[in-house]
Formats: sequence, C-alpha cells, structure tokens
Amino acid sequence: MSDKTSAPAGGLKTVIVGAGMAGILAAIKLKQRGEDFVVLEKAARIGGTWRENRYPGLTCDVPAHAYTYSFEPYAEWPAYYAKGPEIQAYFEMVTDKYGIRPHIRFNAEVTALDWDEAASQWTVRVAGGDAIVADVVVAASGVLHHPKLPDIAGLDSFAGTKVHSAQWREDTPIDGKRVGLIGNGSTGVQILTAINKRVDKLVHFQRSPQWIMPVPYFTYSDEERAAFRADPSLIDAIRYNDEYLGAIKRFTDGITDIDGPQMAEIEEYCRLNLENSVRDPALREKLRPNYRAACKRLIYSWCYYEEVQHPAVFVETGRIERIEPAGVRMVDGTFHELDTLILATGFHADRFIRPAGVTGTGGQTLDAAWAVRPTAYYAVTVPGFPNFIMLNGPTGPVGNFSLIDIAEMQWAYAEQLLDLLRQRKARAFAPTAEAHAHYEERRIAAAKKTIFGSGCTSWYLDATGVPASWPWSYDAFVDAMKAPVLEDYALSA
Ligand code: NA7
Repeated sequence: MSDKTSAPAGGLKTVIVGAGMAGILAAIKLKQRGEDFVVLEKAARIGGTWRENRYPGLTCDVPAHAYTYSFEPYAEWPAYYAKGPEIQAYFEMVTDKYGIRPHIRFNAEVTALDWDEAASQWTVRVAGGDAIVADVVVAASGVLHHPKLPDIAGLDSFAGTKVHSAQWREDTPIDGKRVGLIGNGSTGVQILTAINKRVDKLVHFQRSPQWIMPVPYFTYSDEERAAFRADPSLIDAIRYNDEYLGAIKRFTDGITDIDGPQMAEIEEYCRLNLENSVRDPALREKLRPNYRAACKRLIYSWCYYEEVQHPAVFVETGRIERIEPAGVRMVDGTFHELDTLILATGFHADRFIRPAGVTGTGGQTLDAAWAVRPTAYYAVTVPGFPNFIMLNGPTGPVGNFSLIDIAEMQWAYAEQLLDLLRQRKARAFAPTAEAHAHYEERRIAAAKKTIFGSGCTSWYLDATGVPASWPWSYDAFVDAMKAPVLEDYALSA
C-alpha cells in the first residue's frame, strides 16, 4: 500500500530519520513552529543509542546536567554522571512532554531517499513499500549504531554465550561465570567496572591499553534535587561552569595544539592516575599505553583502576591466536577457558544514514559521494544532496563534547537554511562543490595535526587514516554554527 503524501501548500514537509536524541530535537523545534513533519524510526521505541545499548555499567561520560537539551534542564539526575536507563527515561519524558510521540512512525526503517529535481522534493521509502514525499530530510540516524565484530579466527565456534556490547541480552551468564571481555574502549571499561565482582573470573583482553582520565563522581541528595527543581539556574551553573565547559574548551584547545600546555596537562593527569592508582608494577606496565593520551577517545572513569585490580580480573595483553569452542587461545599458547565472551569491540563509525540508499541531483548516490570517506560541509549539508540536513553527521565534533550541544547548534544553523525555503527565497539549497572542497582541504590538513592523528588506531580515523572528527576548537564550532555562509550555497528557485 502506498501512503504518498505531498507537502501541504504554503508549508514545508519534513521527514526526520531517527527518533534518537537528535531526531527528537528536530521534531520539537518543528512542532514548535507548527510545521508538518514525521519521524521515521526503525525500532519500536525512541532513544537511539540509549535504547540500543543495555550492557551493565552503561554510563554517559558527559556530566548528566550537561547531557540534556538546553531548553529542558532536568533536576532529577541521581548522580553527576547518568546511567543509560536514566537517560532513556529522560528522552521518553521529553518526547511525551513536547507531544512528539504521535508524530513518530515506529518500525519504519528508511530504505531509500530519492531527490526529485523537478519537484524539489525527496521521496522517502520505508521498508514494506510506503513512500513519503517531503521537502526536507533530516538525517538524525546516529553515528555508532552498526556493531563491529572482531575479525578473530574461530569467533563463530565459541560454544558458550557470545554477545556484542550493543546487543546485550538480560540473560547473558555473568554471575559466578568465567567471562572473557574483548575490547577496552569506553564500553569495555564500563562493563568491567560493573561485572568484576559478579564473576568467578574475568579475563580482559586488551589489544591496546587505554589512558584513563580521572573524573569526580558523586550522587545528588534529595535536598539538592529539590534545590535544582526550585531554581534551574543552579543546573545552568553546572552545565556552563569551568569544571565542565571550561574543561571542554581547554580539551579542544589541547587536541589542536598537541605540544601546548593544555595537552601536557591532560597527559600528566592520565600518567599520574596510572602511577598513583595501580599498585602492582607489572600490572601498571601492562596498562601503560604506548601512544599519547587523547589519541584514542579519552576514557573518563572514577573507578576503572580500582576495579581492574580486583582479584577476579586478569588483564591479558597478549595477542589472540583464535577462538575455540571452550575459550580463547593466545599466540603464546595460553588458553583461557570461558563460559561467556563479551565483545566490546566497537562500531562501524562510517555508516551514518546508510545502508539506506540516498540519491541526490543527477542520480548521484551518497555511497559514490562518500567513496573516499563520509563527509559533509561543516558536518551539516552535502553537495549534490539538496534540502538534506545531517545532525551529528560526518566531520562533526563527535568525540569532543556533548552530542546534544552539537545537535542543537547544528539545528540552529540548519534553521537558517530552512528559512530560505520558508520565505520562498529558494526551493532547494545545497553547499557548492567548491565550498565543500575548500572546507575539506582545510579540515583534513588540520585533522592530521590533531592529537587524534598522533599515532594510534581508533574509530576516529577514516579509511585513509585521517581523523574524521572536527579538528578545531569548541569556540570555532560555535562560531561556524552561528550562521551559514550563504555564498557557499547553491540555491535553486
Ligand atoms: P571502541 O572505542 O571502538 O573500542 C573497541 C575496543 O575493541 C578497542 O579496545 C579495540 O582495540 C578492541 N578491538 C576491536 N577489534 C579487536 C580485535 N580484533 N581484537 C582485539 N581487540 C579488538 O568502542 P567502544 O564501544 O568501547 O566505544 C565506542 C564509543 O562509544 C566511545 O568512544 C564513546 O563515544 C561511546 P584497539 O584499541 O583497536 O587495539
């Protein structure tokens, strides 16, 4: 059955792809303007990352009061850092408070988006055959949502329970079990700190040790929550204070000036954390990375070094030979017998809205446009793909600060492009190829000089080894998002 709806006369029709944090943001903003929009969500619930990830220990490494919409501060956070289910509950609450749920079509996976040049509209196809015609598409489909399995021989032969962190099952055997945990990015570290006291034995396979940035952790009392409720400026004081926002600015200054004082300070914090927290010198050396702090995404933890020293934990830094039905065989012959194998091995970070097929002007596809690397002009728009807005799209500051702040700033930028359509100054906008090429040239040159390109592997790097992230400071991003440079856009009447 086809559900072909056309844009209403006099108003824009927008399709938002994804009901995670960014999609709900766009929906709230469009609803407040009284515009026509629909959110297409592949799953049966909202929440994106916070719906998908349910592993034990799941915590956001941005302080809770800074990981909310700026227009919807939240007094109820139990602690300085929020746990996954608490964040999911926040987004559920906001979705209902702003009346967004009736605008969401659940179990509606977008399979294709085709730009119709003559009509200046997108046809958005949904699995099962429906098609929706819209003036604007907002790709709010997330960054880390395609789990990456390790390419280790014999992975499928494991006879116990095997689970990727992003496909967690409640019945995963942990209590009293021999558990192997492969990977020690933010996810592996969080899982270890949550299960180490439940297991019989936990072997943490670390191909590369990680630098750990010590951070404060504390809970909020009922009195403090009451104070937040009574006076939201107390929340702002946390969100915008020197301890959080000041640190973000110093951090982004540091990643772009890798031999400067900010980076030296970050490195010293991490080094002292290792030296002062790990008592056994042999374990300390196992946990010492051979690359610079913040090259891989810096891990923020208040308890990792304490928890990794629990007697049930064995840190294995040798190379894995293969996985066998009963466990993991190391290159040196050591065999770890296991009941459960947890794969905290990350995500394919280059997918964005794909595998949906996106076809822009002249029949060009996003796959072709992104043959070398996924890219977007200032991370928001793509040449050749008119009226197509990406939130948390490629080349944005994914690893540097709150993705909610980023999405809000990107939305404010995009709104100014939408105004061109609303005011009938254009029927379509897209950045010019020249402007985008100039942006990419400068971005790539700068990215190679950031700490992310200082000699390690990580999901920040694209297929050519260039950091895919925004390579400039927080302030530079704020400035860039204030207003689009309209001369860099091709507008069609
Ligand atoms: P990450 O940060 O990509 O970490 C993946 C981990 O898995 C990392 O330690 C990898 O080691 C390890 N890994 C991957 N493949 C293998 C194989 N084949 N053998 C051994 N070890 C392997 O993913 P996370 O889920 O922890 O975090 C992703 C982001 O989510 C995080 O940055 C936050 O933004 C939230 P490597 O370092 O490559 O040697």
